[in-house]
Amino acid sequence: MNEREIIRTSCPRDCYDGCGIAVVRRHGKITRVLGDPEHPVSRGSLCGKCAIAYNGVWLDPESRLLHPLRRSGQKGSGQFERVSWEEALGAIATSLDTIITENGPESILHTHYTGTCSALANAFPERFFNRIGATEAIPDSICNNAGHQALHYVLGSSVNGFDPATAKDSACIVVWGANPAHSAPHAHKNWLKESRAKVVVIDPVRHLTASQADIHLQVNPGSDAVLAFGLCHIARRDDLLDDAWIAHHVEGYDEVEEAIAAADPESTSRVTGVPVSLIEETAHLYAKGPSLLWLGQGLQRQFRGGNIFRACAMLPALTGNISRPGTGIFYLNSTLDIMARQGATPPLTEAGETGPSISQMDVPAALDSTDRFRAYMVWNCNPLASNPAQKVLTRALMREDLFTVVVDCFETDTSRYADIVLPAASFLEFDDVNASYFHLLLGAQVRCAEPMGESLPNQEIFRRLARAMGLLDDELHRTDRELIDEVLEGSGVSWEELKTRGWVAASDEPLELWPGGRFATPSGKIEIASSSAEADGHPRVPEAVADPPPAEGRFRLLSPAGRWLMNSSYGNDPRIGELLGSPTVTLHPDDARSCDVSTGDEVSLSNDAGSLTLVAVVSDSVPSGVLLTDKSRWPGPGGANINHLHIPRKSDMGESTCVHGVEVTLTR
Ligand SMILES: Nc1nc2c(c(=O)[nH]1)N[C@H]1C(S)=C(S)[C@@H](COP(=O)(O)OP(=O)(O)OC[C@H]3O[C@@H](n4cnc5c(=O)[nH]c(N)nc54)[C@H](O)[C@@H]3O)O[C@H]1N2
Ligand SMILES: Nc1nc2c(c(=O)[nH]1)N[C@H]1C(S)=C(S)[C@@H](COP(=O)(O)OP(=O)(O)OC[C@H]3O[C@@H](n4cnc5c(=O)[nH]c(N)nc54)[C@H](O)[C@@H]3O)O[C@H]1N2
Ligand code: SF4
Ligand SMILES: [Mo]
Repeated sequence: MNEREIIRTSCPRDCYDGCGIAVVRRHGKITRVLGDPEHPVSRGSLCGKCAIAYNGVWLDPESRLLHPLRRSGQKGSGQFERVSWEEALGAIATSLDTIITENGPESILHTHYTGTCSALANAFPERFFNRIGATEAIPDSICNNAGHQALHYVLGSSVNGFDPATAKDSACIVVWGANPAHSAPHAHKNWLKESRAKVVVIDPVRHLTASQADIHLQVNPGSDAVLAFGLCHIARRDDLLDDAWIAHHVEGYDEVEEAIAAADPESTSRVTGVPVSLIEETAHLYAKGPSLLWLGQGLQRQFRGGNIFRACAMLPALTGNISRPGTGIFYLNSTLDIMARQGATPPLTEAGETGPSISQMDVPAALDSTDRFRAYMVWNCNPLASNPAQKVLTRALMREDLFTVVVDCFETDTSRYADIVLPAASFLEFDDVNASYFHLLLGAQVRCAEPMGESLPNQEIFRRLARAMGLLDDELHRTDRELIDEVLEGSGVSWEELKTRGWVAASDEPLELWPGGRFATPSGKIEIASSSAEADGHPRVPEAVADPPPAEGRFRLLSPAGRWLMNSSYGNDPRIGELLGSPTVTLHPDDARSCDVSTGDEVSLSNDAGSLTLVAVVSDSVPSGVLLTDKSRWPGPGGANINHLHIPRKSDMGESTCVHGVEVTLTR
């Protein structure tokens, strides 16, 4: 065995970057996990949180779940006894079989998200749940479904954005409602900073991305649709619309023209809080182009997030900033789809029909009643930390008659309430395929070590569970290698090639993702006016509307991605814990004065869902009326985090979260 060797693999986290990783092994044991120096994104460095956690809790057998566990104490007590895989899977099979016979498979709720995004571990277990006909908590409804649905109406696809490599031809990049300094650290550090384009950031918060931009529009939360109409107004007024493009490639400009004409700079400024001069400057810069538009996931987590996205998408449509070098509109990219050029979902998810579904916003209340669900199967997520209505969900998970199974690499807030806990192998312990959802890159995920303890990859866990339930269908028992070949089918890359090279790019030259100006909508044009949207009960066209400001004494609470956690993940790493410190809430100096609060004071945030104590930070990085904290977990009294205050309302599209619309009061 080589004394020291380097294995190239890739990062499967829910992150725009999709870094390449170099794993150092000595005598067959992992000693260091580093950024791959040859990878175009990571360029030798991981982000801060992964540099710590991948060399911390992920390698630490004391932190990982090593064996299947069965509850031995009260629900929520966190008391478990070790059992064998056979016992654990036998117990799950017996319970699920009984529930299916007595109440039907739809009374089994499974919930999952992007704990790992690697293709097999992320998608294969769905085959099992589709096969038995379980209810699925709509995965994207916890994150980005409003934006997906909106762009589907406008462009016919929400996962065919722009190729970031085209930025070399851009004069302007607008980052709207995303904070790559936290959520895409390498895209921020390298891609954005190295571009010669002027950078405009549109965000209520003056975070690092905003403070380093050329222009920051500090917009009021939930008022972005009005801003989009206002920007279009100036482009129209100053003759910067692309009439020829509109005539051939856009449906429905005539139906919004009047509203655009009415969106004068003064009223736009009044509603959005953005000075007229900055609206004018941005409109000119963007319309002249070539311009890129990045719509963040944070942007659509608002009550009318779908409408906001449709309004923002008018900008490229009317100024022709799409379908040519240096232009485009990006939300998320499906690199595999783009490589396969199919415009369809990756092959793995196609196996079997999805059962009934429920929005993640409805899950806590549905579980809290005994009417609908008898089993809760949790994999690839930690709903007790990340989902809304924490108090209701906690109560629901105490139900003695709710059979709960959690599959995770670590003990989590949710696993403490499980009847059975199953240990998942980490991304360092099995082969898989990763795709960045920003850069058009695929990465090999390469097994660098044996699975720790008795842990197994998700796909093997669900193959074994299927067998324990007597389900022998071929697609439930494909080997990892067969599944990897299925995933790569159409991409033009073999597993051997991917593994040898570590990563492959979709193309050597920037790819034009909407060639010839043909879109995937029914008309083949960009549909500002959408009959499909209308048929689904939405307005035919986007509307210039904003959320009303919070009532007197109330604040809008934003809780976007923080720097040191990945959703709730890494919250169990002691070094990350030190860096996080106490959970804080940032408020504007005017609001601090009227609430008699100074930096360092303990403040209580309250609403109908409950209250939570945080440490105040006074700063004009947020506008008056807005509070800022991080999402995710921290150890607090009762284990509560900000989702304790998250009242689950649904956005206008996709039954999706509008967590950045939460309102609270603040007292010292
Ligand atoms: N207040 C507030 N709440 C939010 C948000 C917000 O902006 N504000 N954002 C929302 C968003 S965008 C999202 S995406 C959700 C995310 O919410 P979740 O999907 O719950 O994300 P995590 O909390 O990171 O939980 C992922 C879990 O998967 C586990 N895991 C990692 N790898 C594997 C594996 O290979 N197998 C298995 N079985 N498990 C694995 C990790 O250990 C971790 O416990 O949170 C949402 N919650
Ligand atoms: N470090 C780290 N990286 C992550 C994650 C993490 O938890 N930590 N989570 C990952 C996941 S699951 C996701 S979905 C992405 C999310 O990453 P992003 O797409 O960057 O989205 P968010 O972090 O939710 O929010 C981004 C910005 O939206 C702003 N925002 C909120 N409301 C409004 C509004 O009404 N208008 C405008 N213009 N802006 C608004 C917030 O102030 C925030 O600065 O990040 C991923 N990357
Ligand atoms: S920046 Fe993103 S992709 Fe890169 S190591 Fe960190 S989490 Fe993984
Ligand atoms: Mo997300």
